[in-house]
Amino acid sequence: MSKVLLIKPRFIGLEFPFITQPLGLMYIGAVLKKDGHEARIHDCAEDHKDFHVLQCILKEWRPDFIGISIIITEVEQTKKIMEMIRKIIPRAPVIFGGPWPSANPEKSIEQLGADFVVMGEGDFVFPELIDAINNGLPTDSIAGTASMVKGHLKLNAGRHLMEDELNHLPFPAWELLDHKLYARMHSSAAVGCRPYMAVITSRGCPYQCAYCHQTMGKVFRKRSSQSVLAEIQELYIKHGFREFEILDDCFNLDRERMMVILNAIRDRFKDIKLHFPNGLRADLLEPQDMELFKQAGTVSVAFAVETANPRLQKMINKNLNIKKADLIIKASAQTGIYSIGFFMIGLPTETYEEASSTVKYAVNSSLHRAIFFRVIPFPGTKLAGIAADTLKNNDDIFDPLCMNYYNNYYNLSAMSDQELRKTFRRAYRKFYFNPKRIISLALHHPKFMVLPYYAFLTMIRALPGMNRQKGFKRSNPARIT
Ligand code: B12
Ligand code: SF4
Repeated sequence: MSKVLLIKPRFIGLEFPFITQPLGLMYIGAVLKKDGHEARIHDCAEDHKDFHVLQCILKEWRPDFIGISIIITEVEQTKKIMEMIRKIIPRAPVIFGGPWPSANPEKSIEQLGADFVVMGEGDFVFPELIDAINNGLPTDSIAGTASMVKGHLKLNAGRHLMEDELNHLPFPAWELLDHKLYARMHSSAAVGCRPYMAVITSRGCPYQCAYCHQTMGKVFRKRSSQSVLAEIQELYIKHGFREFEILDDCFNLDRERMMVILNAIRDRFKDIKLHFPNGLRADLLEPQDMELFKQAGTVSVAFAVETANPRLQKMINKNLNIKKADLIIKASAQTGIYSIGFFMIGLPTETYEEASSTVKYAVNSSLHRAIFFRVIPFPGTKLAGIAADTLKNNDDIFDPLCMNYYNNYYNLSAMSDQELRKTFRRAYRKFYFNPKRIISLALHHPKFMVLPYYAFLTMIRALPGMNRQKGFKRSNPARIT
C-alpha cells in the first residue's frame, strides 16, 4: 500500500475566478483506494499564492508518489510546485497527467522534471504504473505512459476506456475533497445552492473544432443511463447534494439517452438543480427538448455558438447550424432557463463586418448572458497551425497575458488592432448596456449576489483602456487557407 498525493494546480485571478472539482483526480483517487492505496487530493485553489498548505502536507504526510493534473494555464504553477516537491521529498516519483502533459510529454519531463507522464485517461494506467514501481517491474513499456529511457523519450501509445469500462469504474472519490472550498469559490456554472457537485456522463467528442484540444479523443463513449442515475442518486441521497454541474463535452449527442436521463431525473429527484456550463450542441436539439430540461430541474445552460458567420463556422470546423441554434436559444430562454452564449472574436481572417455580424447575432438573441472571447491559438490545436507564425516563440504560452481571453495580445484576424479592440468593447456594450437585458438577466440569474462582480468585469471589458498591452502579435492572413 502506498501513500499517493494527487495535486491540482490552479490559475486563478480577477478574470478567472472559478474552479470546479477535479473530476480526473477524483476518478483516479477512487481506483487507487479500491486497490488498497491511501490517496489524498490537494487542490491548490486553497493556497495558490504560496502553497503553504501543500508544503505542510509534503513535510508531514510524506507521500510515496505524487500525481499532478495539469491544464494549459497551470504550467507556471506546476513549475513552482515541482521546485517545492524536489526540495522536500526529492525521491518521490512525480507523475504528470491531464490535458497539457498528454499533449506535451517531452516538455513535461525535460522542462518541468516529471518522472513519468500518463497520457490520456489515467484511471487504470496510473495504478498500474504505481504497482510496477512498487514491485520493481519494468516501467518503460506501460501503455499510455511516457518516460526517459537511456536519455531518450519513450512514448507508449495508450487507449481510451470503453463504455463498459466507464460503467464499471468506481464513482469519483467525493470524500477526498474539502467541499467547503468549492462552496465558497466561484464555479464555472452560475450555481446558486451550495455545496454542488460536478458529474461527467460521457467522454470524448466526435466533432473536430479547430480550437479544441480533444483530450478525451474523438470517439464519444457514453456511460449507461443507469450508471449516471446511480451516481446522482448516491450524491443526492447519501451525500445530500441538490445541485449538479454536468461537464460533458456533448451531453446531448445521443438525444435518446439524454431524454432517458432527463425524464428519470424529473421523476425521481425532487428539488434538484442542473447546470450545463460546458455547453449543449444547440443544433442537435429540438425546441421542445428545452421544456424537458426545465422539468428535470435545469437552471442554466451554455451554448457555444462561437461565430455567426457560415464561412468562419466552416473554417473552425464547428459547422453549427446558426439559425437552428437561435431557435433553441429562444426556446431555452422562454422556459426560464438562464441561457449563456459563448462567442469568439478575432478568428483568423475574420473581417470587421464578420465580427460585427456575430455581435449582432448575440445582441438580437434571447440569451441572458453572452461571453465574447478574444481568440487564443493554443499550441497543439488546429487553430495554432492555422496561425502558426504568431506562435514562433512557443514559450509565449506560459505568459499569463497569452491566457487571458479578454486582454491577450493576439490578433489573428483581418481587422486592424484598433478594429479588434473596438469590436470587442462594442460587443460587451451592445449586449449588456440594454435595460431590457439587464432586467431579464437579473430576474433569471441563479445567484443574484454575484451580479455586482460580473457587472464590474463587464464594465472593464466594455470601456476603453482595458487593453493594457502595447503591441499585438499578428498573423499573416496570406498564410491562412
Ligand atoms: C471543468 C473544466 C474547466 C473548469 C475547471 C478547470 C481546471 N482548472 O481544472 C473551468 C470552467 C474553470 C475551466 C476553465 C478553463 N478551461 Co477547462 N475544462 C473543463 C472540462 C469541461 C472538464 C474537465 C473534467 O473534469 N473532465 C473529466 C475528467 C474525468 O477528465 P480529466 O480531468 O481530463 O482527467 C482524466 C485524464 O486527463 C487523466 N488525468 C487527469 N489528471 C491526471 C493526473 C494524473 C496524475 C494522471 C496520472 C492522470 C490524469 O485521467 C483522468 C481520468 O481519465 C474540460 C473538458 C473535458 N471534457 O475534459 C475542459 C478543459 C480541461 N479546459 C480547457 C481549457 C483550455 C480551459 C481554459 C483555458 C479555457 C476554456 N476552454 O474554458 C480555462 C482555464 C481557466 C483557468 N483558470 O485555468 C482544455 C484544456 C486543454 C489543455 N491542453 O490544457 C479542456 C480539455 C477543454 C478542451 N477540450 O480544450 N475548465
Ligand atoms: S464540440 Fe466541444 S469538445 Fe467537441 S471538438 Fe468542438 S469544442 Fe471540442
